[in-house]
Amino acid sequence: MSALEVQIDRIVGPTHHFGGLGVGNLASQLNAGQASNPQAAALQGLDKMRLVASLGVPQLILPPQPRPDFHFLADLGYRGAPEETLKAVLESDPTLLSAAASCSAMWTANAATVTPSCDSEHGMPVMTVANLSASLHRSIEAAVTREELRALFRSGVRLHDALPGGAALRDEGAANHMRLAESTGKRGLHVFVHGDGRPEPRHHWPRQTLATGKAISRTHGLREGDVFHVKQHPDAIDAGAFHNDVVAMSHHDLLIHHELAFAPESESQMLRLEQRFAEISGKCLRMICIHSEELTLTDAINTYFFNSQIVSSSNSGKPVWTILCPVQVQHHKQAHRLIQRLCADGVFQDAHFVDLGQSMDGGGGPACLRLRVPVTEHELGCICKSAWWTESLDSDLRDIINDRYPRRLKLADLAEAEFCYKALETQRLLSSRLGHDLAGR
Ligand code: SUG
Repeated sequence: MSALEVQIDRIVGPTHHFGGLGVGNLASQLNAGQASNPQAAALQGLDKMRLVASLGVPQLILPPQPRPDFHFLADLGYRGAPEETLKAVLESDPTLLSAAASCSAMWTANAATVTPSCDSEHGMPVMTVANLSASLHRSIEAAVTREELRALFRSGVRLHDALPGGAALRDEGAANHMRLAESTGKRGLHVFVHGDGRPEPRHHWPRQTLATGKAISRTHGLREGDVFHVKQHPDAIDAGAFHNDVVAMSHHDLLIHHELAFAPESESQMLRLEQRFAEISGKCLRMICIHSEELTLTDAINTYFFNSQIVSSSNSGKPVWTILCPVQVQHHKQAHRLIQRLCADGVFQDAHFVDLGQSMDGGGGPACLRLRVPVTEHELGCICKSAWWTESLDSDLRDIINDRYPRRLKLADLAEAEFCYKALETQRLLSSRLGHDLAGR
C-alpha cells in the first residue's frame, strides 16, 4: 500500500515573545527580553506551510494553544480577576507569566514521537505525546496537544498519554527520534537519541533520557532488533544542540549528521544500524557525516544547517527531494557551499531558503516547526478534513493574523488584561476557522 508523509505545523500565537526560557538553547537565551513580532512570526510560519503544500506534500495546520494559560496560573495559586492575576504574576515572578503566555507549542517536532503502522506490532500508527518535562513552559503543552492529535487523527491512531515520571523520563518527542526506511511505507529502523549518562555535558541539562527511548520503543510495539539507542555527544549539548535535530537530519534512507552529533561510545550502534538497514532493505543506508573542517559545530548551531526540513514528492513518477533551509544557511559561506554540493551530488533536487527569523530567535528552525506523520492512504482518509492546508484556508488565516496580531510585543505587554482577552479571542477565531472542536478551548 502506498504511503505518504504528512507535515503538521502550528500557527504561532499572538502572545509570541522572547522569554529566554529554552533550556540549553543559546538563541532563546541570547534574545531574552527583545521585542518580538508575533504577526511576522505567524506569517513566516504560514509561508513555509504554503511552500511545503506547493511541493505536493500533505500539510496539516494546528491552531495556537490558548495563551496565556490562566488554568496554569490558577493551579499555581494566582486566583482572582485576570487584571489582578496578570499584574501579580508579572510583579512576583515574570518567568511564570512568560511560561503561561509562551507560544513554544509552535515547535511541533516536540509534540510527539510517531511510529507508522508498518513498524508497530499494534498494526496502526502509534503516537506518544511528549511530556516536555525539562522545561516549565513546555510541560504545559502536553494536555492540549493530546486533545488536538485525537481530534486530528480520530480513531485512526493509537494515541498514548505523555510518559509519567517527570525529569527521569524527559521526552522531547520527534526532535530526538529518527526513522530510517527505504521509503515511507517500508519497514523502518528507529533511532532514539538521549543525552543523559556519563560523560554528562558540563553546561547544559540533557533534555532526553535513555529510559524514555526504551519506554517508547516498548509501548510502540517496535521490534527489538530495529531499535537503536544513541547517545548525543556531550560537546554538542554544551555547544547548544539541545535537540538531536540541531545536529542531524534524516529522511527515508538518508542520514546527515555532524561528526560531533553522537558520542564516541555510540559508534557500535551506528555500525549495527548500517548492517540492519542492509539486512531489512537489501540497500545501503546513505550516511553523510559533515566534518568540523567543513562546518564547525558552532556554525552548525548558529545557522541551524541540520534543522533544514527535507520533504519528498514525485514528478511524473520521478522522486524529487527538496531541502528547506533557514536563510541563515544561505548567508553562511561554508553552510551554503555544503547545500550546493549536496544538490550537485543529486542528494537533493531542489533547495529553498526560508526566512523564519522569529522562530529562529527562539531556537527553532524549519524542521522544529513540523511533526512528520507517515500514513497509508487509508489512514490519510481518517484525518480531520478541515485541518488540511488549502488556498482559501491560508487566505482566511492571513486575514485574521493581519487584522488582529500585534507587530511588537514585550513581556510587560502580557500583563495587560485587554491585550490577553483579545489574544484569546483571536486564538478562538483561528481554531474555529480550522474547524477544531477541542475540549477546553
Ligand atoms: O524548546 N524554544 C524551543 C525551541 C524548540 C526547537 N525544537 C526543535 N529543535 N525541534 C525550546 O527550547 C524558546 C522560548 C522562549 O525563549 O521564550 C523555546 O522554548
